[in-house]
Amino acid sequence: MHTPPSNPPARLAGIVPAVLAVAATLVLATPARAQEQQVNIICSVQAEWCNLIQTVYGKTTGVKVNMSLKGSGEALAQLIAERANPKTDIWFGGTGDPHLQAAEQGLSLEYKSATLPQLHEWAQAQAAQSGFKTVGIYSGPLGFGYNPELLAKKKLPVPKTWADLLDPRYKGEVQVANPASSGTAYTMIATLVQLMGEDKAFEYMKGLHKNIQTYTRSGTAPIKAVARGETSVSISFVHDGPGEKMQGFPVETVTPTEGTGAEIGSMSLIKGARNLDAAKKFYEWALTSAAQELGAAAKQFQVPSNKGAKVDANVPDFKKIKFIKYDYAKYGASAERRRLIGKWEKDVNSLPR
Ligand code: S7P
Repeated sequence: MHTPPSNPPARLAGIVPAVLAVAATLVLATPARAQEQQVNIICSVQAEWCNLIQTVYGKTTGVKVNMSLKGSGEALAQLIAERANPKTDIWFGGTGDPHLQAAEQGLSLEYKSATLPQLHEWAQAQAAQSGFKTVGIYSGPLGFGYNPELLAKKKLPVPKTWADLLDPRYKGEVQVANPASSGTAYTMIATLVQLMGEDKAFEYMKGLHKNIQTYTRSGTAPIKAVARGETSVSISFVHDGPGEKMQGFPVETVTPTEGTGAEIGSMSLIKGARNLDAAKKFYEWALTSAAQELGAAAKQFQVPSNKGAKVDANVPDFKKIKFIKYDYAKYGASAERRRLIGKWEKDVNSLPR
C-alpha cells in the first residue's frame, strides 16, 4: 500500500549511513548552490524505497526532496489534473504503461540521458518508444503471492497456473487490484489478453471474478493482505514478495507456467516542471547503478535497469520464468488502455460474485 509522505522510519537507520557513504560519490550539485534547490517527486515505488531516496539524495546533494507517494494509476491521474499548472517535477517509478500514456498526452518532457547506453535494452526500448519522454528504471514479473500457512489450513493447493485460479475452491480467496486505479492490475489484463487472445482472456476474467475477495485500489495491497493472512492468494508483482517475507510474514510467490508479463517500471520528467534543472540532476542520479542499488537496500527486488547495478539474490530469476512477448507500445497506448479497462468494468466487474 502506498502511504503518505513521511520521514524515514527508524528501521532504515542502519541502512542509511552505509548507503550515504556510497551516495556521497554521486553528488551532482555543489552543496552551497543546492541549498536553495528543491525537487518535487511523485514516487510510485513502495514507501521504504521512496524514503531512502529522499534521505540519501537530500543529504548528499543538499537538495530539498519533496516526495508524494502514489501508485501508478493515481500518479497519472494527478499529473492529468495538474496539467495546466504542474506541481510535480519528476515521476519516479510505477508501471510503464501510464508513463507511456503521460508521454502520449504531452504531460512529460523529452530528455535523452547520456547514461542510456548503460541501461538494459528493455529500458532503452521504453525510452525510444515514448520519443524519449520516459525511461525504464526497473523491471519485474507478474505472478501470484500466496500464504502457505493459510493454504495449508484451508487445505488448498498452491496455484501454479492462471487456470488454477479458476478452481471454485479459491472462491473468496484471491485479491487483485482494480485496473481502473492500478497499473499492476492493468498489466494483468494486458498480459492475459496477449497470452490467451482477447475473447478467452475476458471469459477467463469473468471466471476469476467469482473467486475474487476484493479488488483493491493499490497494486501492492493484495500481497500485503496475503502476507498478513487476510486472503490466501494475490495477483501481484512477485518482486514484492521477499520484502514481506523479510518482515517475518508467511508469503511465497510463483509465476504461472503458461507464461506471464512483466512491468518496465519507468521515470519521466514533467513538462512545465518548476524545478527543471534540479529534476534533470535527480533523473541522472536515478539512472546510476549506485542509486538503483538503493531499491534492494530498501527491500524492493525489481531488476535494476542499469547493467552495472548489482542484482540482489532476492531478485526473481528471469531465466526461470516463462514470459510472453509483451507489446509495451500497443498496451501502453491510452486508447487501448481505456478500451480494455472499460470492457473489464462492463463485462467483468459488473457481474455478481
Ligand atoms: O514494488 C512496488 C511496485 O509493485 O509498485 C509499483 C506501482 O506503484 C504499482 O502501482 P499500482 O498501485 O498502480 O498498481 C510498481 O511499479 C512496483 O514494482
